[in-house]
Amino acid sequence: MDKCKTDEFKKIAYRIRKHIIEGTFNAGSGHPGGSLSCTDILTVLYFHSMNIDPKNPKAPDRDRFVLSKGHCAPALYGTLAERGFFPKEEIVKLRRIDSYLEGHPCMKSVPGVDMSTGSLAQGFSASVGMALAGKIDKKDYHVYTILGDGELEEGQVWEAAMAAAHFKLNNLIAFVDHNGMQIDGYITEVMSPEPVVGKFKAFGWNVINIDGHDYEQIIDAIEQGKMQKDKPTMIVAETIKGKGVSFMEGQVGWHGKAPDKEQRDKAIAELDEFLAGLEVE
Ligand SMILES: Cc1ncc(C[n+]2csc(CCOP(=O)(O)OP(=O)(O)O)c2C)c(N)n1
Repeated sequence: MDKCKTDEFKKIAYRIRKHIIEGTFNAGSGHPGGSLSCTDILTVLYFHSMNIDPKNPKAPDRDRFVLSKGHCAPALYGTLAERGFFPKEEIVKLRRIDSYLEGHPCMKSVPGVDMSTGSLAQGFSASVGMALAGKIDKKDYHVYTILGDGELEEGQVWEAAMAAAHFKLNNLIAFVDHNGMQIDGYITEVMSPEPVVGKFKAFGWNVINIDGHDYEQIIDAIEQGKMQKDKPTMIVAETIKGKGVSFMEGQVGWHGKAPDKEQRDKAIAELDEFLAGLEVE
């Protein structure tokens, strides 16, 4: 991929990261860590791969997206705002009683949200149902979803995985945001779902292991997924929890905690510096 294209993705992703920080800071709560780790994947999906139209968010033939790890709503909202589904000014109202940007995404009130999520694993099941519906209706849309690696500890995930392979849902392309951490520790210490790649292969999926912050690898993996004839695709994306904010990177403590004013200022300054570096290059 040429450098211009990569820089374009980086600019979008780092603007989304700023929305994550501003949203959670203003709310005084929320989940920055896992939001920052899946930002690059969302950037590719919404600015490259998905067939969507912000002016017509319910178009019947659109691709669908389900954020199965719904607590990472700040990343989805930042992406939807950048893509033009709703005004960016809404972001600072995250989690306010008078805002439609609830702590977890609601399909009834947020333009561009295809499924309400937050109870881990349910979104994945819903994405399997949407993909199956697409097959039955003979539509050629794709369904995309992002799961957390801690989310894989839910038994429901494996029922859904079994069903997707059974029904040969080649129109389903899922990601595991493999940042290695969940709410209160490393996934390998809480309840290890490893080996993630081997498990999905054993469940009959086409599995691709990539660097989840490398745009070219994300795009290539999606393209490979689209070429599948009879298997769903699981892209196991190696990521860093808190990616892009130095003091949040790899820190379990930033799973579900908002930055205070000082931390917000530091994070925004870092992200701005990164963006400024891209402008002058
Ligand atoms: C069914 C259910 N159980 C528990 C929770 C509480 N919870 C919210 S986030 C989380 C950890 C998720 O970890 P992971 O999927 O790895 O997310 P990430 O690290 O990417 O943020 C838990 C247990 C929930 N939302 N749903």
